[in-house]
Amino acid sequence: RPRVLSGIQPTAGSFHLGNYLGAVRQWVDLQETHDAFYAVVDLHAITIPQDPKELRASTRLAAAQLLAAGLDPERCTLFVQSHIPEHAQLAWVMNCLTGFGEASRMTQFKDKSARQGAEATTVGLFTYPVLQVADILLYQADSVPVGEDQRQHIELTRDVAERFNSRYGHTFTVPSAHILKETAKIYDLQDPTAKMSKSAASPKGVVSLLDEPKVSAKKIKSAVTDTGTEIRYDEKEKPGISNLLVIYSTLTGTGVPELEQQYAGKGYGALKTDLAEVVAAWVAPFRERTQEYLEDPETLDSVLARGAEKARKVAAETLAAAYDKVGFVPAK
Ligand code: AQP
Repeated sequence: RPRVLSGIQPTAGSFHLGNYLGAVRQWVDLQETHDAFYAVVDLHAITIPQDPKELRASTRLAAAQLLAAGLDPERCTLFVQSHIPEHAQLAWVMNCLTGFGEASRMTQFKDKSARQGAEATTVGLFTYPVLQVADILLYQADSVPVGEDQRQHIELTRDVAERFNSRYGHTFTVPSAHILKETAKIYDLQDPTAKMSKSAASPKGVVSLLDEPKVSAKKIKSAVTDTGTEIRYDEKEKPGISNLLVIYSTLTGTGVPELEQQYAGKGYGALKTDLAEVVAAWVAPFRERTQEYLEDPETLDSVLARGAEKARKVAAETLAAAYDKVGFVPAK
């Protein structure tokens, strides 16, 4: 079976529709056909300041949401990144193979550091993509299911893997990005040209999966659209409506052309009202399942412990091979 690896940050508590439609939904599908490794990436979370108590709670909450979304620990390996020390260990090696200029070109870093301000930007935030390189290569992943915003980091991973392989001999699988075209980028409902994001300036355009359905309905109903009346997919002229159609289509499995037909002659209000119901119907069982996992922290922690055990075997083997290639003397 080909292998996949992906991760999600535990920050901000609830996942949003962009996380689910862009990434997690594919993770659920891929566990059926792939040897799948999925991580709650808490080491990445601390690249910006986190309250320790909140981080611990949101890490468990992230795991609970992943299980509620359909990850099955019998079908995939679900683990917490900090449980596997090899991530940080391999990241150091990868830091020494990544150019300063190369890392400086990462657009996510430029965006996030601009938001933080120069003084508050940490070296950790700068080397975050390199830690991601290590996350992926440790598991010899063939592909990495992510949203469009991660494409550049996967390209970096490929470049660094090839560099390592050519310098030291073949060691790492060179992975490719697995990005679903339709849901590669879900947009902010208030600004349908910007990505829906946990760190958006305002939560108004971000549909959190754990929001009360009333709250999500309000956000959907006040989504920014164009001044026209026609419900048609047109990314350029109608980015707001197109975004709503994509969300509607992926949550229901109805094709966009069918939705266009279904809503021919109807107003934007009808589409928004129905989409609010579609989202409410999807999130109701999701919220309930998340709550159930949270109420049973022992089970949750033991799922994560089993995941860590499985992940560690693979990670330790890869790290040992990489250390050997680099020329480190083995520890006796
Ligand atoms: N809007 C989106 N559309 C499609 N996919 C998205 N992803 C995130 N936003 C969208 C994908 O979700 C996965 C997990 O992302 P992450 O843990 O790196 O989350 P993040 O980047 O912290 O999430 P945000 O909301 O995008 O936060 P900020 O604002 O901090 O950048 C990834 O596969 C990502 O592609």
